[in-house]
Order: sequence, then structure tokens, then C-alpha cells
Amino acid sequence: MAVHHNRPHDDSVLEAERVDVKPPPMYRVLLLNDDYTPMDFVVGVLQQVFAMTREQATHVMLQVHRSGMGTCGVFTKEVADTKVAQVVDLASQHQHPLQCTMEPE
Ligand code: TYC
Repeated sequence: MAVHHNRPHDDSVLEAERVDVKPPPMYRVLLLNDDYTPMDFVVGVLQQVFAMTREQATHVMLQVHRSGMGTCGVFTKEVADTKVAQVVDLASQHQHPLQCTMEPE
């Protein structure tokens, strides 16, 4: 999408500024299964960090538990980085081996 943002409609500027607006790269945040992290802890983390309802969080937790991996959401890099760090910090604080990672979409 090319948007002519700062170009006045008169001839007061010699060079029009062209601002190229495109969607930012997106990253998928993934949760990994393990044998030790309690299910209710995973559900709580998904509710806190990803603003899921208890029902949504339970659905994602069970998907991860059954298949080994699951998607928490797709975000811009900054937001994905922050959420991965929040999950890793919470798991570490409670001495759970829960792993969270991200991949480009
Ligand atoms: N497999 C864990 C258990 O049986 C639960 C669990 C689910 C752990 C999802 C991690 O990302 C995870 N207690």
C-alpha cells in the first residue's frame, strides 16, 4: 500500500514524501508439551499472558498436551518477544519446565 501522506495540495514543496505502508512481519508463538508442568498452571499462564478465557486456554492446553505443540497466537515481533519472555519467566519462577518459542509466519 503506497500512501501519499505528507503531500500538500499546493506547490509549496519540491519533493513529495512517499510513505510505503505495509503490514509488519508476524510471528507465531508456540507452546511445547512436557511431562511435568501441571495442566492448571498452563491454563493460568495462557489466560494471563494471552488474555484467553478459561475455556480457550483449556482448549489450547489440551491441544498441546495431546499433539506436543500448539499455537498461542500470532503477533508482531515485539509483542511475540514479550509474551514468550513472560511465559518463560512464569515457568522459571515456579520451577516448571514449560517451554515457549516463536517462529516467523
Ligand atoms: N503434559 C502436561 C501434564 O500432563 C500438561 C502440559 C500441557 C504441559 C501443555 C505443557 O505446554 C504444556 N501435566
